[in-house]
Amino acid sequence: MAKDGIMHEMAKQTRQAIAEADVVLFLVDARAGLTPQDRVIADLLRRSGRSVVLAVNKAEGLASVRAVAEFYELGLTEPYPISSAHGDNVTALIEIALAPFPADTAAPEPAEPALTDDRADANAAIKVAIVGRPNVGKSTLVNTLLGEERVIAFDQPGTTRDSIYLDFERAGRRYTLIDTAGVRRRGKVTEAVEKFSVIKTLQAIEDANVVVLLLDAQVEVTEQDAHLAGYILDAGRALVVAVNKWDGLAADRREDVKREFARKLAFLSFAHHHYISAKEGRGVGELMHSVDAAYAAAMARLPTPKLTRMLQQAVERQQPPRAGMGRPKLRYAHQGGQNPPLIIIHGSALGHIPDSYRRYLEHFFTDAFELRGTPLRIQFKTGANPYANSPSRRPGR
Ligand SMILES: Nc1nc2c(ncn2[C@@H]2O[C@H](COP(=O)(O)OP(=O)(O)OP(=O)(O)O)[C@@H](O)[C@H]2O)c(=O)[nH]1
Ligand SMILES: [Mg+2]
Repeated sequence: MAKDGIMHEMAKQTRQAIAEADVVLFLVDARAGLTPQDRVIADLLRRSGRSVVLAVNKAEGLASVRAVAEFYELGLTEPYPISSAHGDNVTALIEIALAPFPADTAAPEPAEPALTDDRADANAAIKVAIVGRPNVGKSTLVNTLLGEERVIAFDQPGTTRDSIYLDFERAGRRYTLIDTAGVRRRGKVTEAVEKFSVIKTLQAIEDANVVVLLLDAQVEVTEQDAHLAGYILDAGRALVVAVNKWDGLAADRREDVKREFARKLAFLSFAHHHYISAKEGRGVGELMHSVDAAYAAAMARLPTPKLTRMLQQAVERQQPPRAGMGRPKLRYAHQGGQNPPLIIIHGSALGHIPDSYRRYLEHFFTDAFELRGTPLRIQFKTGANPYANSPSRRPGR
């Protein structure tokens, strides 16, 4: 196998996977026939001492005997014809692969967490998507967090092509890290495989609880970073910003660079920012603290009495501007959702509240409930007070 370069890294990953496996499914191609690489891999497998199941793929439409004949030469187990695309023989193949493992030693199916149970919620793994432009160090960060080379990190944009989900535990908490493919400037994405990569990254953002937006300290913030950040905001995801490769920056440049990033990313000031070195593991622990905090903020429960009290304080400090003859009246608030937190404010003439006042309220609630790390949504409702007839729940005034 290759001595260096990305092929070498891929071969290393393959060897590691073989070393960790209980059983290896070795897939060969009936249409391509037996290739020199197949022989190299077969050799590796024989020496590994693992139990191997040899599957001959793309065998649909071929007589079984003919499809598998030449693969006997590999000297492994009996070749087994399948068609992944058509699903032929695939279930039977899995059964063959699992036959040496009696059912009662298999790991139990994890119970579905009950959504209504807070404790089950607290034990759920936090899904963290690591996103950013190609080559910023996403896979390196994932490896550093896992403490081993689990995914390929390489100095070549486009190394990661698909989202990879990896479970891990840190300080007693469970996480699922999602390493994603880097996203380039939109106009430049022409290849089909790259379009697929971008779609998978956007899906990972939707799927995550917290997104880590990774930037490169040595490269200016670009329109593409802003575009990706915008997507994260629209998705309503909790966010942590990490500026990577801090190790490569001369000490006298650091303050300037920090200022520059803060200025360009002012619209992300609701999120914690970190300056890290994924390669050297610096700042990574603090980054994970912010991930925890952002998750807690996104999932926060905001009690109605306190929300309404905070609303009244906000209005006392600064009234909404007049609209025509009157002034909008903000009467009480309750939580309408989580992840991101949604605050619903009831009152009258709320249609006239300007965006600047909405932003003022967002900042006020973010501070009052310590919700840094998650976007916050506010919805205004003008109409009758549904609690008007239940004095015990009626807010003061
Ligand atoms: N100096 C320095 N280099 C780093 C750091 N993190 C990553 N790199 C290097 O940056 C290059 C790209 O790293 P990857 O982790 O593969 O980047 P990626 O974001 O996963 O790239 P794609 O998968 O192509 O999107 C590698 O050569 C890494 O060694 C860091 O903290 N400091
Ligand atoms: Mg990568």
